Amino acid sequence: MGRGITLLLLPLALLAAPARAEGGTAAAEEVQIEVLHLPEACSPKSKKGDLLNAHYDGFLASDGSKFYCSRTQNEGHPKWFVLGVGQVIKGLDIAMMNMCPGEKRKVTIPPSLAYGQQGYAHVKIPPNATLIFEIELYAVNKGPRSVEAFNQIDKDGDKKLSELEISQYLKEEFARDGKKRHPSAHDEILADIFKKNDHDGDGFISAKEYNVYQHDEL
Ligand SMILES: [Ca+2]
Ligand SMILES: [Ca+2]
Repeated sequence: MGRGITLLLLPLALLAAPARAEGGTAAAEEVQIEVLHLPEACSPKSKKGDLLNAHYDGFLASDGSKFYCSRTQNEGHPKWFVLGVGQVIKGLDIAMMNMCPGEKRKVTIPPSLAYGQQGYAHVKIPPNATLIFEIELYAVNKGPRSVEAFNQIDKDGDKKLSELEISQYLKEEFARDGKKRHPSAHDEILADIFKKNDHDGDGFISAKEYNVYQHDEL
């Protein structure tokens, strides 16, 4: 981050401190979401950490003027970004949760969840501006998993995860969260992880295979 190339990739550090304490009703501090189009088969729904692909138009609520259009950038390709991790302004991270491919939304974002008291002069957003975005979502993919997490599990550093390494990792996770589990849970989850992720069946989970490795069941 910190490149500031596009509006949507602005680091959160540019945001002014939230203006919650300075008046305005609670409702005015929330993101308002209006669904303009909902596909019949609305799945998968976006969640934190997913990799989303979308187009946006941004308008100032005050006069309706358009300050941003993703279609005019990057040869008209939709934007890719990870949801819920601060790659976009906070209001958009909130506004795009639980949204499916093909869905269109019109969202209203209060200044405290956008550019705050500071505004953002580069694209002519004045201080304390409420923003409206029209969003069309194209894709919801599983987000990238961190290299750090992979390396942490890969104790022997051979760039693939063995059963022993995953087993060790599971035991550590179990110890950390302290939940009671049936004694067979460890073996079942281990088998399930390999069934879902060891795509070439070589008994190891490679970095590539790990990219789609989910452990929501833990
Ligand atoms: Ca290894
Ligand atoms: Ca493998």
